[in-house]
Amino acid sequence: MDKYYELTEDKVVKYVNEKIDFFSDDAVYKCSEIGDGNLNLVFRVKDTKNNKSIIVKQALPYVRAAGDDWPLDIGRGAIENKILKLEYELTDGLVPKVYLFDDEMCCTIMEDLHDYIIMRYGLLNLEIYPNFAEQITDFLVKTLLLTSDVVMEHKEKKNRVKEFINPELCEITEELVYTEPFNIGGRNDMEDFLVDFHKKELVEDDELRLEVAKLKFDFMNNAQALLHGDVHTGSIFVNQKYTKVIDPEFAFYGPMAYDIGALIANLVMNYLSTDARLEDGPAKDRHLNYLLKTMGEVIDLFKVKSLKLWDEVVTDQMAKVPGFKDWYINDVIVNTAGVTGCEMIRRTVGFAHVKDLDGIPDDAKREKTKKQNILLAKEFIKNRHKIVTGKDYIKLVKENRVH
Ligand code: SR1
Ligand code: MG
Repeated sequence: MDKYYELTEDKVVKYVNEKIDFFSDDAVYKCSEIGDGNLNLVFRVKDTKNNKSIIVKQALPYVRAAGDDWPLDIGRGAIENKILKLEYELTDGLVPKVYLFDDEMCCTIMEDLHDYIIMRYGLLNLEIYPNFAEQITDFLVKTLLLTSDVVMEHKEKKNRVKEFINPELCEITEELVYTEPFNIGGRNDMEDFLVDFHKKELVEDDELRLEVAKLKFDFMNNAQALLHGDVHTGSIFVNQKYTKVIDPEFAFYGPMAYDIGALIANLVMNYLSTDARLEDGPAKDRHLNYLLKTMGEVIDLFKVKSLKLWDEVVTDQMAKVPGFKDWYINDVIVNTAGVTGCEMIRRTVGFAHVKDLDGIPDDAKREKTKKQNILLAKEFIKNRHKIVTGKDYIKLVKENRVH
């Protein structure tokens, strides 16, 4: 920690040139801090003369969105660097390329995805991404199945579990996703119109809290696969052709459903947001249909691709027993619906919100949408055993349109 200092737009050029040989001597620099996540600094360093750029991401020793009274281990930078390299190999480049990781400064210097956009903003702009479902399911199936006991030599896998132990970041998820939203207080943050609704629908619903408790302990105890740990649409860069997944600092060995459910939840919230923000008409219909199709495809393609890859890569003798792979993948899908619900709830009443819901400008529509988001999320959690196909997702989400 001795050599660690916080980078600024003024300091980052010197820093980068000390670390890597990337820019030429005649470079004309333009630097901007572009991070809008909750935790880190992210700089784009650009040479405007030769049109070259890179990204520098620095882990801060505290939660950026909260300030320095919420300290956080900067060791997460090393985990992110390790998993980015691993995911790059496993997925054939569905994550950015890392040029250098600096342990002392907790900085990752990586490829600038300048011709991509953060998916959340693209979707809010009504963009559709034709290859997304295909590519993100490649990412999910490869990173999850290939790091599991189904495929890996078991001692090697246990060493990986040890290597990717990530207690501080896991604690954030355990608290912010699985605990605080179902209780009063903590770091919960909700609009006034939700206070009584939250108490009645989430805190006083014992049946719901029991199901969430089961999901929480699955998250903590089921070291199934090496997760990304935070696959919301703000962690995904897209364009019309390609998909790249970024920000895997929450990585650890946990249940596969956590990654798939986080993604689906953010597609559902964009659906509810689009329904609230747009006037009825073809543009709205097109986007809503795209979102439904995409969530259905993510579920169905994940299943089909996992079952197919299973036959090619499985090594465990008992995992080859007929019927086992269907049972295993079905269990992942059941819990995916549960995670979907938890992620939707925490983005409404918890510490970390999403622009999809907070950005609905009309007060009455925002209130109606946030309440509906909570009710739909409860269905996902309580009925998860019955929500197991793309069709089931599409039907449920469609039925819950309120505008
Ligand atoms: C204190 S961190 C809040 C949230 O931001 C990250 O992106 C994770 O989703 C985390 O839960
Ligand atoms: Mg992030």
